[in-house]
Amino acid sequence: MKFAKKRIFIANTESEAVRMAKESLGSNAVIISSRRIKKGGFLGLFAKKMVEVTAGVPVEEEKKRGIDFDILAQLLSRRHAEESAIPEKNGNTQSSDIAVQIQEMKNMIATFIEHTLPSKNGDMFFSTLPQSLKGLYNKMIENEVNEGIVKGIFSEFLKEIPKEEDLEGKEEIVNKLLEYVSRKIPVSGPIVVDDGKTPMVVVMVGPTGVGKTTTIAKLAAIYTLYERKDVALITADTYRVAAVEQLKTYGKIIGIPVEVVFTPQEIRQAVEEHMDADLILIDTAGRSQHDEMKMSELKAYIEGAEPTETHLVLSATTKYKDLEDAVERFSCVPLDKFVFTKLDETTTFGNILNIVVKYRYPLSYITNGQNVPNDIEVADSMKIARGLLGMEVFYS
Ligand SMILES: Nc1nc2c(ncn2[C@@H]2O[C@H](COP(=O)(O)OP(=O)(O)OP(=O)(O)O)[C@@H](O)[C@H]2O)c(=O)[nH]1
Ligand SMILES: [Mg+2]
Repeated sequence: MKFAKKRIFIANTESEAVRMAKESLGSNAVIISSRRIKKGGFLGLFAKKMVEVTAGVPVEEEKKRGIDFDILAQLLSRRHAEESAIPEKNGNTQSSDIAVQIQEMKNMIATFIEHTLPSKNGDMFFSTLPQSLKGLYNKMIENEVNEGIVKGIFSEFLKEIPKEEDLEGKEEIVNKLLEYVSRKIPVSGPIVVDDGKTPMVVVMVGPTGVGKTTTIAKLAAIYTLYERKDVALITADTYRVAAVEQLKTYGKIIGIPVEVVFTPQEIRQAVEEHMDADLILIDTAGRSQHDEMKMSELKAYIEGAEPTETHLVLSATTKYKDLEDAVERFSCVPLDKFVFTKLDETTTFGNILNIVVKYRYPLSYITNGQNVPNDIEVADSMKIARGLLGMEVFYS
């Protein structure tokens, strides 16, 4: 949908922001998106919660050029009627000619379809979908889910459904599809910290700048402040002084120890020193997956740490090919789970599905902002499915 005026309204509550939007843009205004934001605070802590609503006035979409089958059928039958009224010299009607013409017309339409539609298979498949699913199919394509995956999901889903006509316009089909898509998204639930004798050791690895350190800070704060667990932080990211300082600052604010390690041996010692903790979170240096030397160094660190779990952190803003490349390269260490960050910075979430369908590691967390500790959620397959089908935004 196109919008003539598009504006952002910020207020304490959503209804207040919507009221401002209607007042400013008129009653035709529609809400394009709504998200919770935070203003002020320090390092994301103690910020004030506000709601940001984007609204606009829709402009009627240009009518799309299409094939009018009704008009074609009318023209065809009129022509047949005229022609069948003319007797042939030998007295027979021209029925065989008509059959040929019908066939020609059919061929014309088929050729027309073939040359007009951008993706023959895609659109032919699309045209066979029940009306109630077409919008949802488009939403997944808009979300940049790979076309093959979308088609696979819809065709498998339709096989599970008894009769097409039973489904038209029913909310039930939408819920069933939602459920079906959610089953394609494996999730692990949160990090489980039991009060056993050995700590849970979790390492975050991933490409540069995806949000590993921030995610660790969020988890450290949540497990310390909300779950009341003993958390220790270890950082093996000693390439940049700022990286160590970043984690130390978070550790200081939360009130937990931060160990800095320079070798794989030191990481082992640091883990052993904190055997009385409930949870040890280990930050690693963001490294280019193209740097073989650093990748083998990472491997040595992970072997030293002997983690309970290793989470590969990926950004939802990264393009699919680069995500694929990152998973392949980081697979040199044993991976257990995916974390997807920066969902607040993109409007398309298809890559999450594309990646989990291909690599099958479950999702542990998604993050949706820079604020520590609140901008993180335990990955919820139903919520992600709702996002993929255009029913939900991921901001919190
Ligand atoms: N919008 C948004 N920004 C985020 C999110 N998570 C992290 N960031 C920001 O991304 C930038 C990089 O975050 P870091 O946590 O330093 O990333 P990193 O993976 O540790 O980076 P390196 O250690 O350099 O590899 C910072 O500005 C963070 O505030 C998120 O969910 N949404
Ligand atoms: Mg970092």
